[in-house]
Amino acid sequence: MPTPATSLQPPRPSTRLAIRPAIRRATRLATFAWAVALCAAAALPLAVRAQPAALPLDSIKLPPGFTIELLARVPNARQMALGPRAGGGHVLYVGSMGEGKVHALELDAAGKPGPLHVLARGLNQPVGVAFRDGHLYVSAVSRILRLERIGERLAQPPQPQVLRDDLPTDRSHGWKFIAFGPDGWLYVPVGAPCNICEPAPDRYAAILRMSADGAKLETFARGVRNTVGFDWHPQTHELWFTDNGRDMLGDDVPPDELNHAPRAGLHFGYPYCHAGVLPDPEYGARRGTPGGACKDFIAPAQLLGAHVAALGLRFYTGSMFPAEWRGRVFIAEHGSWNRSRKVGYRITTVKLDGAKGVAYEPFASGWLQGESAWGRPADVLVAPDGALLVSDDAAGAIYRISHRPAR
Ligand SMILES: [Ca+2]
Repeated sequence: MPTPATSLQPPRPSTRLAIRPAIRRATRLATFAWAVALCAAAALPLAVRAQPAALPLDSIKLPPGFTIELLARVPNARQMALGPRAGGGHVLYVGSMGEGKVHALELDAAGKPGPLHVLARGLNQPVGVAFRDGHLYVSAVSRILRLERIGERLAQPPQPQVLRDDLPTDRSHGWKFIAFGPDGWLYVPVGAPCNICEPAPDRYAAILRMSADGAKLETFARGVRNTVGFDWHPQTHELWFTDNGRDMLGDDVPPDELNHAPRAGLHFGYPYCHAGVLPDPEYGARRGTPGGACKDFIAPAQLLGAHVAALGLRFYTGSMFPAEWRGRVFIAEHGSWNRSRKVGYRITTVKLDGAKGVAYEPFASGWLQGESAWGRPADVLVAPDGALLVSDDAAGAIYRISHRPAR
């Protein structure tokens, strides 16, 4: 059963507020506007929007040698995961957030799409899917579910088993990207239940990890406002994750973040410090070294654009793309919802040098035309043949970006 939505909790005015009254009033108004807009957005699932019959894929700009094609229409597609298919090929699992469904797309050994199955319906924002040892794990806000031996039962899927049902029920930043780490634990983020507030540190604004049977749950990282994408470096096996910056500080601050968590127990700043350098106007004075709220927290490895809404993130581990793209972080930027001019709505890459980003560049763009977007990238995933799969929850599509060397 869907869990009930709880109301958003605007931050209480601080008695130690150091900002001017006008800014304080503006912040209150902005917080209210944020809550109203978010409720409105939550009440209108993207899937109900008209989906164009033909998608204008020729408007997508890619580096030379790359092409994009439509792999399948999947309503409201968010996170993707791959598993083996009985008889050869693969199954692409897709969480469909506003639809409340989990989809499975059969792919044959050549990667060609086959039947699309609905594995579960009526779930509460089932964004996250992760495949491990024959089972599909699904996030549904407060619950983590498991569809057992799913690859053999696509046409007659089993009832989901409930592994946990004790995560927060808040719908604000409550939807979850999930993934198994190299340690065999399922990483489960819990976002802040607000735009900016100081919630219980091991309950919210954290990345948790759960044993695969659901029995154990522990905190891995704190101070994370809302990560909706993460992956582990293919060589170091360390966690990298996006974090979406707070709203209502302006069009250009704070940046979204790409963070690096080489070990458990680190704090990434929220709500006290944004982007490693910007103390929060309200919460910055509450914690951290006096006069320098940012010193005690882990700074991002790479700053991303403000309001781009960095979602799915994966390292490119294939060999189809030319050498300069291998090992890069690919990020699906879902796009801004309240910036005065829209940004994001594209795929970007970050090139790393050790634990630092050294280049942040667009890879695929064109879903945004002027101030109108016909699609919104939500996740990226490397296909078995090295192509890059992209989910789009607004257009209801899975794309395949491939590279063909010049002759
Ligand atoms: Ca941070």
